[in-house]
Amino acid sequence: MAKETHQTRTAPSNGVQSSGSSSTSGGLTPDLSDSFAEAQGSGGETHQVAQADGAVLTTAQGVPVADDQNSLKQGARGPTLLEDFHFREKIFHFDHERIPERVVHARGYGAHGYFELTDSLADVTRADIFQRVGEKTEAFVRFSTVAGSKGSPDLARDVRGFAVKLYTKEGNWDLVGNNIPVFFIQDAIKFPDLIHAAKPAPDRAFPQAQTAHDNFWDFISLTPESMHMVMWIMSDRTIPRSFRTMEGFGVHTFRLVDADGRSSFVKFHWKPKLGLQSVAWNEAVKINGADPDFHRRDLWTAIEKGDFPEWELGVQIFDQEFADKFDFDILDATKIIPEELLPVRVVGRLVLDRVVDNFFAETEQVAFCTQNIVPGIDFSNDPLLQGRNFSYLDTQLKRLGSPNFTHLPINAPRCPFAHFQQDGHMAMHNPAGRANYEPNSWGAAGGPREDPARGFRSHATAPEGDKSRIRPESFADHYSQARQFFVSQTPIEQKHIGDALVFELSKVERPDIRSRMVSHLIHIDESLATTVADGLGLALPDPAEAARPTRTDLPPSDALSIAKNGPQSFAGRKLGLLITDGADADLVKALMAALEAADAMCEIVAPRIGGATLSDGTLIPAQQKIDGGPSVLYDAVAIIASAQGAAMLAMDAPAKDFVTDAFAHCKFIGLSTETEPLLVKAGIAEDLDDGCLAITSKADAQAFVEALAPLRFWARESQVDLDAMNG
Ligand code: HDE
Repeated sequence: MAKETHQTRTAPSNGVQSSGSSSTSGGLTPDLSDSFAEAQGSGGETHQVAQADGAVLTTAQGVPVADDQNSLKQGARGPTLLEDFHFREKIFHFDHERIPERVVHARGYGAHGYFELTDSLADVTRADIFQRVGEKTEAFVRFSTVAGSKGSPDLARDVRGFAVKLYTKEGNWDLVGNNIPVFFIQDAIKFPDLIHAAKPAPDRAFPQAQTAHDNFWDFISLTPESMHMVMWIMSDRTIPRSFRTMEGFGVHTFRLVDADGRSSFVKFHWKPKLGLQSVAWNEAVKINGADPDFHRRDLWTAIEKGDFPEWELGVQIFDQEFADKFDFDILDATKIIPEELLPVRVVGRLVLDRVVDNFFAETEQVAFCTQNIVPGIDFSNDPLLQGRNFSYLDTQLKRLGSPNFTHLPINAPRCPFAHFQQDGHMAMHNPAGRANYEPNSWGAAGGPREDPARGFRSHATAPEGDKSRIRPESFADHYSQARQFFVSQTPIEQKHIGDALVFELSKVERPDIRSRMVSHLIHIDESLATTVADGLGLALPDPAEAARPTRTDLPPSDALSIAKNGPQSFAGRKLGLLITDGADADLVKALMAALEAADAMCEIVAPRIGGATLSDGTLIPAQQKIDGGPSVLYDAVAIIASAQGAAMLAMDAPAKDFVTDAFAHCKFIGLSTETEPLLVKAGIAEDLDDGCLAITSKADAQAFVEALAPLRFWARESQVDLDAMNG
């Protein structure tokens, strides 16, 4: 029997954190072998599915298999026999491979990494993870979209989940956040309605992964508290370029509690090292066709090539007195505290440095729960958070099928744990010994005991008022921060919000729903309401009834704009380089070298996947044939072609799309002189602007890469978009 006691069952660790575990290897394999060894009472020997070269194929029972090509039949032509246990076991297991997808956030992608503390918070919290500067804590992060099914495309216009599991020395802390700091609703009781309205309509089962439909906007336009969130979801925040370029937010106000039980409030922020980056809407639509896995491929590729995604963890810490200064409630998840009023203090960094070994075992089975907090952190009374604390535990039981989901390696704490929970489906850590209850009088053999000093204690808060179903008055202002968000955007970002509203509401069939939505926009910004009404061909309706008038004195906040917090260079981004046979070898090589020096990626696109032979005879293999590598897959593009090559490209529709799309999406474009015929055929030769740069020398190649620092050449948008011209 495995040597296990109640006292300390040390879970596997990947060695990042010295939690007392003896295991130093990473990943799933050692964890599983550990669990299997115990479950089978093997005394530590490994009995897991062997993957090594030369391993013999066995059944799940370990019986060697002689023939995995043919089922057992009576005679060569059957019938198949029921006694074929290998066949039956194989099919039986296959039939049960699926578990329920998450009811929201079904589409997601995860990676391992660590959190490193850079500034101690010991003065305000006893949370172990925030004590020692330089200490690393193992982490697993899952990014997701909300509305789509597991197989839906990555570039749906949607909120992104940003869920972080931190395996601290005092238990797992899950910070289950989003890439937007506010939410649609104020009370968890409305969550099923919100999600029903956003998901495909129950009768027709479409549209998939979209909010551009009647049910969503019907619900939203009847729910004024969602208006601040509407501004965020109609902004480019919901079409991020990459998971690596999104912010993350804890959304709710939480509490920090120090060793003496003193508490302060806190809001959590994740800030991406690469700056904020998004794509254009027309581009998103096309990415979904060209590469529905755009975001997961991006994360996988970045980590595999050692370009580890990184975020800073920031906190806004405040007390009750500070909270009381606002006329909104800090328990209302539809509100932010502007960074200008309370700066974000950076206390650590999150680095993702390891892809999963197995998607199902890790990303699919990871179970985030908002109620997973640790000593030193506590909940606030935010009614959304309080409701979530029920939902997540419940949903894990449904999805993973057993209260023992914490036994799965991805969910197990990395620190010692000991309790009297036992049995249930798939129990792998049942305690040894006689006592499975507490109190008991078995002395040291009697199992774990409480620890009043180290143990988790809820912050003592006094109850307020009578038991009632009521929405407090302090939650009544629905428009002021929506306006503040809108006026904090640059003109191009404001235009995108207007465009998005017009797009979404144009997909709404009922004119009264469109009109009702515009009636709210009047309270946010009249020019926005007018633009949207015009875009819909609608007369401006009367303003919606408002519980509170909009405060127009809230100042713009630069922190709310993507454009003002964009990338500083082309590092971590990708250029699509379209080349043909005979292209100038010096230019191609100079450009590739400049990109490498800038820590950027370069993907070669060519008429044939075998590549192109440059002017000096070098064969450069392509990563994409032109049809499979449209420009929407790249942050910027360059075309270096021979005269003959350019003439051929000019006859090729995908090559023309490559240029026209890059131009329409306001991308920087690098061009060798020979590309003229392609530009003429693509209809942009006359329109070239400062975002289109000639590459005629090595120095040009260098200058081009430097020019790529901004997200896009937005000045072009007014030339290429009918809405902009009208506006
Ligand atoms: Fe969630 N949410 N949520 N949510 N949520 C789930 O739990 C729920 C909310 C968020 O990558 C579910 O494991 C309720 C806000 C993320 O596995 C479920 C309410 C925020 C993820 C659930 C909310 C989130 C989920 C479905 C209203 C941002 C994906 C599967 C009170 C702060 C985690 C699951 C992952 C997942 C319930 C609102 C973020 C059903 C009832 C606000 C990132 O439990």
